Amino acid sequence: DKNLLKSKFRGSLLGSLLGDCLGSPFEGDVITPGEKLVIQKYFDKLETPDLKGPKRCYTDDTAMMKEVAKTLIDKPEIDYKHMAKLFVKEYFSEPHRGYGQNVVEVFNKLRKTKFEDIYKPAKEQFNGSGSFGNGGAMRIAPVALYFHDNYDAMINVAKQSTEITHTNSLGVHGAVLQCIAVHQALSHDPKTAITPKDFCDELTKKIKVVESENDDGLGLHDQNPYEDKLNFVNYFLGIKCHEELDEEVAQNLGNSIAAYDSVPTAIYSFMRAVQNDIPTVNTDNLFRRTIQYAITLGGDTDTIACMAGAMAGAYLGEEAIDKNMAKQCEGYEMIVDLADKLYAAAVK
Ligand code: R7I
Ligand code: MG
Ligand code: MG
Ligand code: MG
Repeated sequence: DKNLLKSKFRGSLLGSLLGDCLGSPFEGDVITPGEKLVIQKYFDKLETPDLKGPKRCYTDDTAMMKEVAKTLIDKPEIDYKHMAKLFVKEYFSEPHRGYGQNVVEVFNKLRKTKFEDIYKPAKEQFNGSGSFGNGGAMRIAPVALYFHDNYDAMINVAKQSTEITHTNSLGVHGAVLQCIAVHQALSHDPKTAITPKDFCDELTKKIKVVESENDDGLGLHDQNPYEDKLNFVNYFLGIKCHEELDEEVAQNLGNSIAAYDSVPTAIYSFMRAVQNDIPTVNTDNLFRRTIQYAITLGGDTDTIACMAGAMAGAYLGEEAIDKNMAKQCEGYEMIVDLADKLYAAAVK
């Protein structure tokens, strides 16, 4: 169904935008029970028609995500140098969007070296080990949408587009896992319920393949950190949701700017919202429940909500997202337009 797929493209990019815009005021916070109530009221208010006041601003998550989408729209053969140039141009035109502290070095070096080797600056980060931040994962949704019918190409493009800024395998595999999760949500019929355990088991199977490619054959580096984290996600989903559990989740799954401590948490947030047993989040709307719950876990709230929102939006489509809430977000029309162009480029 073409209309459904088009709606899912919009849903996923808007999901990413709303998670970013609505989550960013809480970035870095530890969320107390009292604050969960504040967040509930904040979301209730966002559903008010024609709400006045300034828009909720997007941050680096959306700023980079839109440039990934533009690259795919502009250059169907995937030109990574073009992508690197768009990242740098976007950064220098609006540098105060809350970028990660170290990625700025990559942008400076790319510009200074005139994009001679677009992968070199990222490789030099952190004394040569590369960044494991979630900056690759936060912007990856357009890749999952564009390659909706070509899984192998999707994995390859997810890796290469991430490596422009993040080369640590934790950063790369985190982005790949996020991409796979959006892709899987996209292919799921919104009229059919998702079974969290099945969804996680399928993700586990897929990320295992990706992680095994890093094995050295000697048993020295054959850990599968994301596979292990997904087992934790399943474990936590088996426990009834309660306040203290949220704290344990934040501690054990993580809520930091490291991909390893945020992508599995975004998956958990979406799955927990699907299970619909969250005492501190009161809404019938699965999309809202997903991003609101992600935010109540604290820490890197804009990015975890952005990633969870991209999954929920890809599953449900645009219709599931409250229009009043969406219109509160800076760039709403721009993202809808971008989603339509990405759709046109992806299905021709
Ligand atoms: O990953 P990145 O683009 O940051 C994205 C985050 C999101 O939460 C955005 O919303 C924004 O707030 O930032 O930027 P990087 O600078 O590559 O990584 C982010 C941070 O992760 C770094 O500044 C480090 O603090 C940490 N980090 C590391 N620390 C030690 N060793 C990333 N890689 C390493 C590492 O290898
Ligand atoms: Mg941000
Ligand atoms: Mg392995
Ligand atoms: Mg963030």
